Amino acid sequence: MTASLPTITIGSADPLPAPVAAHAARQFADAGVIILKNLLPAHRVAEFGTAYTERYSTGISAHRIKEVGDDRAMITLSMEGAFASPDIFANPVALSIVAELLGEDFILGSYVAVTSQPGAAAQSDHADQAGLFEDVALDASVPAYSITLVIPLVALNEITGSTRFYPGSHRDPDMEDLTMAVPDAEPGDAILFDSRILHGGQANRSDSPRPILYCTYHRTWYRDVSNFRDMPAVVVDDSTLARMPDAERRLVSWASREAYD
Ligand SMILES: O=C(O)CCC(=O)C(=O)O
Repeated sequence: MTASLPTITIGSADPLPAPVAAHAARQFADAGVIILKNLLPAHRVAEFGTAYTERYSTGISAHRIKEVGDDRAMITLSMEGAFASPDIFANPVALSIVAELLGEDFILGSYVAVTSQPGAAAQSDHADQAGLFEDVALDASVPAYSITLVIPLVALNEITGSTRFYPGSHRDPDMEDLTMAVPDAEPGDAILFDSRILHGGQANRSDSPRPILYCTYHRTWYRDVSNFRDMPAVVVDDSTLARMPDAERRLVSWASREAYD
């Protein structure tokens, strides 16, 4: 049996009106995932796709790459050029939902891409991080503290391989009677998911790499040591930080501070 996922169609680049953001947040809290259709114009996503290919197809230093499956790697992005664009990491629409869930003060805890290569097999089902307390019932009982915004740089479908989700699994310590949902996405659509939800990347049956951007927001006290003990979570230099408006700097300044102090 397949499940459907809550979906909201975005009509503007401005933050959602408070009641709409609150409704989306309630749907997210139940399902652990929500689809944001038309979050970005397709031409912006095409620009990010070109920038990604130019910068990250080759020559990435080993300490910024982690294998996360068969022919599938996570790469820490540098916050520069196209990847310093706030419509990705500080997207006002997405953040209006995140703020409902995490409170007004949160950080960008990691900024990466996950790319499956042509022929990559499906990833196994997993949650992105170890639980807070190593106690599944307790871990499932708390509100969201880490949420990922996925911005696919290509269409996601049966050929390129989407991500499958098991809605409700983030709040279900027994993980019983789960149904799977495998959303298709057009360039410009995005997915927001709770880091505790069970999910996995599908096989890439196309003849091109399939990159997706991952912006993960944390409550200010949380750090993802499961994935980033030995790998930088956010790469941003001081001159980029200095040029940022305060609201964006508040999201990422922790990374520079904790990396270099
Ligand atoms: O490639 C995907 O669709 C999902 C990747 C993922 O879940 C991960 O790397 O943790």
